[in-house]
Amino acid sequence: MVDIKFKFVHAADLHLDSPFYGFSAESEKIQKILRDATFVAFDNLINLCIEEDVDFLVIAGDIYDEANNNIRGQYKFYEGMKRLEQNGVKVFVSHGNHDHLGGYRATIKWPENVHFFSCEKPQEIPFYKNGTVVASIHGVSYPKRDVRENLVCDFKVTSQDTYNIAVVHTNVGGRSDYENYAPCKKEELLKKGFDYWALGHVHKHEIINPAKPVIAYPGNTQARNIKETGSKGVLLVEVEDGNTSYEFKETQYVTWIELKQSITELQSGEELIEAILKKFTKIRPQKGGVIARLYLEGRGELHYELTKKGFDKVLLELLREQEEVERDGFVWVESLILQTGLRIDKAKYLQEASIVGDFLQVAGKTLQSEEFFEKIKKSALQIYEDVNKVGRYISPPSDEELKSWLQEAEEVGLQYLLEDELDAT
Ligand SMILES: [Mn+2]
Repeated sequence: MVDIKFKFVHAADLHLDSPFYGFSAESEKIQKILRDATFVAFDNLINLCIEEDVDFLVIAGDIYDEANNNIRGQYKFYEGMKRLEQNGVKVFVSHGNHDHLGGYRATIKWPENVHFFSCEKPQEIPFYKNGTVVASIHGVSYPKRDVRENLVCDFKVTSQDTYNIAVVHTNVGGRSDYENYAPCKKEELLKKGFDYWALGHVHKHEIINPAKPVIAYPGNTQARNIKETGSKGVLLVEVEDGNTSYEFKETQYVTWIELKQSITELQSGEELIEAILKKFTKIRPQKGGVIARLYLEGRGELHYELTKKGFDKVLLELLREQEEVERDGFVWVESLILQTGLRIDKAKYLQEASIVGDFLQVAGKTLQSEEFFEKIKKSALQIYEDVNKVGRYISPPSDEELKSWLQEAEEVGLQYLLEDELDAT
């Protein structure tokens, strides 16, 4: 193996110009910020390559969010490639399902530092440093969106004297939460003789194998929804004497998180607001912003006010009003989810021979019945199948979500039954 040190960045799933569904009605400002977030993350990636003075960048697919409607994404990507060219950074791109080669391409004359892998079979491109080949980059692109065949079989190491990197968009191990495009198995990758498998497709960062070979998903550069919580970024990789070290580097502009606040100990609305703001202080980032899904939970005095008097809506407005989303360090509440309950002694009511007691007994039995749950699940999921296109914009509820709906139904029922009592107090 040639003894020259080099550095590269492994990125994937940039999804440039991703639209962030579901924000249209609330605020134009936040909508614009989210629309730009994938581009800010892209700039962060380009800046990282320049600041770290890397030799090259590999991208394992899904540069654009849409294969066709992506002209803004293509021009922004072009600008980034020009900046890398000016800084002597080469780029190797394998396209994936979102940016497959069958899609629209603007008439862009790409700078010479950028190589796009073709879709016929894996190509191998040598990378020279100081006149010597120090690495060989292999890659293949998707010719169309729906690639179901294994693309990894055709990857071959031709020389063990160089550091071999494979760049491919693939579902390793056929993960069910991702489309099963170009599936392959970890065991295959281990056996192929490569030094580094630069993968894309899975949006959650994961090191599948730590060394010899490194097999990694950097995850996407910017999260787009609540399913993609936490840090997002790329891998900065350094190779010396054939040994690989790597570090995860954040690129995201906006971070998605789930926040939980209990109402159990709280007596008033102000106390609740203060408790939430305290949490905001802890999560407020230096740069960019946080999009939070706020869960209110626990049994307490405030439940009635929140559900019956519309305090939940006011609370959401108050929390949003004071945030300047154009500035770094904003916290935007995406939605407020009530999982609170009445402050009642459920055990006491359960013992009672009253309508409330009967209701709680029936509800309790129903909630525990597997058969009932399967029935509810079947009819709920049917809606997502029946209504054309719904599945594209809203994902069907998970078992956990469905169960929380059923819990909520019990609370609503309870509230109706106890209404007069509560209104009297
Ligand atoms: Mn993707």
